[in-house]
Amino acid sequence: GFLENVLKHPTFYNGEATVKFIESHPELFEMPRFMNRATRLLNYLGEVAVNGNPNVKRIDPYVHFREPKVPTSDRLAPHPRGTKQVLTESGPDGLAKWIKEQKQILFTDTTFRDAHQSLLATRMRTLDILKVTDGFAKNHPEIFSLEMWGGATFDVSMRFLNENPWDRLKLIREAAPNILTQMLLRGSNGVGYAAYPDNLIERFVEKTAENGMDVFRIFDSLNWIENMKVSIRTVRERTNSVAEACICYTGDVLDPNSKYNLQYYLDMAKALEDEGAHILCIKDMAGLLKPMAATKLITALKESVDMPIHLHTHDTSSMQATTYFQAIEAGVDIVDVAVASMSGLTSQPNFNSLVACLEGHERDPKINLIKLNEYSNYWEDVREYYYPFESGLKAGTAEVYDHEIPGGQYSNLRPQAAALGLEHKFEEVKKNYAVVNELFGDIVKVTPSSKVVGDMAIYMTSNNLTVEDVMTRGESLSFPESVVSLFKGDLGQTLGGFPQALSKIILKGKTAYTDRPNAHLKPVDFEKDFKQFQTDFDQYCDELDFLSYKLYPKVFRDFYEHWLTYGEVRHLPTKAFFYGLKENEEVFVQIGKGKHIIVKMLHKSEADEDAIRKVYFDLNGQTRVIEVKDLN
Ligand code: 3PY
Ligand code: ZN
Repeated sequence: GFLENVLKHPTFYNGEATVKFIESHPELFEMPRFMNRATRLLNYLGEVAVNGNPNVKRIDPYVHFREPKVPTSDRLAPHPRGTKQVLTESGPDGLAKWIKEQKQILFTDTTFRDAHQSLLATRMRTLDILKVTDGFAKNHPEIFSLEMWGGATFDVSMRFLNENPWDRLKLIREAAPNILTQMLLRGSNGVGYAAYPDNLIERFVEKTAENGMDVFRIFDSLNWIENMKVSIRTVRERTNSVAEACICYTGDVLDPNSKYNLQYYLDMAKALEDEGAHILCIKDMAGLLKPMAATKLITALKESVDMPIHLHTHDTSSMQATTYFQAIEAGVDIVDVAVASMSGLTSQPNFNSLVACLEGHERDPKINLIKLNEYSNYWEDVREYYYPFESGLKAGTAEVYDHEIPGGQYSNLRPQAAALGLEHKFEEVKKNYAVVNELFGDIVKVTPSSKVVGDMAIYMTSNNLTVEDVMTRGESLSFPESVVSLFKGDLGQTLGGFPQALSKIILKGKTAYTDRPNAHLKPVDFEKDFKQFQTDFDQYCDELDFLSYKLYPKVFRDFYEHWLTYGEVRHLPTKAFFYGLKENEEVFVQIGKGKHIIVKMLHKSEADEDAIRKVYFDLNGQTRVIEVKDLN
């Protein structure tokens, strides 16, 4: 109510309120921003009790959840020294030198980002991550970095989890002050699906670093370095963080006919080094790097560049541990892995098993496997809460070498096809994915270029089109918007350019451009736009909210409105968040530091003539009633 509004008002809270405070702040009487925190969570639980969580499309009434067990750690002990301290003391160039001096293999753990992006459609909630972050950082201080942000997590966090992505960054940073944090940045596309103005990318990088990001893994979806320069330079010149630049691995370096041959990769690596990258990443987003190809590529890269080499892959084929073994023998510095129960298939190779298999190797990482296995057990139980988002892929597949679908896209493509009634034609969608790649001139496929290839494959499948149809009847076809945009130059340039004949058909007279997409975008006027933003939303929205809004205007607006009505839903336990409470079920909700509520759902009434149902709760011993419109 009103009193709580006053108490929580920033001016009052900061001790700056004067006698005129209430008079001059009429918003205290009305602004939903100041609505009681607990009331808003009851609104949410009431809504889910009646209408369900709109993003949970499939409920299994027989599913049985186990209580995830958090591995023990000394809560009060300080965090042991780790890579974060190396960065703080020696700077990014010093860190790069330190990496090369380590004999043992180093690991990036992707459990907090790519693993769940690739297995569970990016749905992992901050609460489940934070329960183990502090302990994980204490039990495993020898981990090189925690990949925990960027990629699809930024928009999914607002869109489907109703969480502020910046909170996740700050909270994980705080809980793991000894290990490097790491994110995935799509170069000039930021954490989005299209180019943004340069000065927006610069500000985003600066603010991200300021709020706790240590390693920026930067790539371009067409391997076009022009699209990576602004991000690399901003990290290098305006932050103390690490610029890790990627080569996206495509095709097969062992195939003498592929245009993505060894020289291509070596040239790209050199160019990235010249741009100022501190670390080189081989980003094998589809898991195509075969064991012998790894030997060839890593050995040659080690000879031609000074930067440490970081290898990223997806285990879609189920063979990528072998690739890691060869890469480790060839001198790769860091590899990406996920905790066992969150590994494999379209995710990263299995951290735990790799550690076990390296026992006795001269590059043995000597990681406490007993503890690491406890974390796997934790994630196995947590993963159960997310069953509606599982991809259904049951085993590794050699088809990946033909279709080259990235791990992060694979689990999304099937639902995307199913939504268009094409589930029974998924085989054909996969085949067409390869066909489209050839048609487009064999391009690099990773977000967002992979999305365009996927859109075209689905388009051809649903319209029963062949390549010949496209080439002969193309003038009369209306291609997906993303395809037209790609050919116009909106994602940048491909190696060797787009096939001319096809380009003409797709663009239908429009002209393509070949300079940077960002050069066509108006810079953001930060001062003016921020003022307008605060007017449109409210004065307590800060610069980070503003960046979220600039990157995703519609998604941010929906997220903000959800927050006004339902509050900080990230505090709710995951089971309650996705499935609501059963009658007489009680939850403990930590709503702030040292502040909690205990909520029990008592009863739901039948709908009245206006379809309104009353949901009765017990909140800290008092009965509360929430009215919800039944949408069913
Ligand atoms: C992303 O861009 O989100 C990816 O994970 C690409 O591999
Ligand atoms: Zn990946």
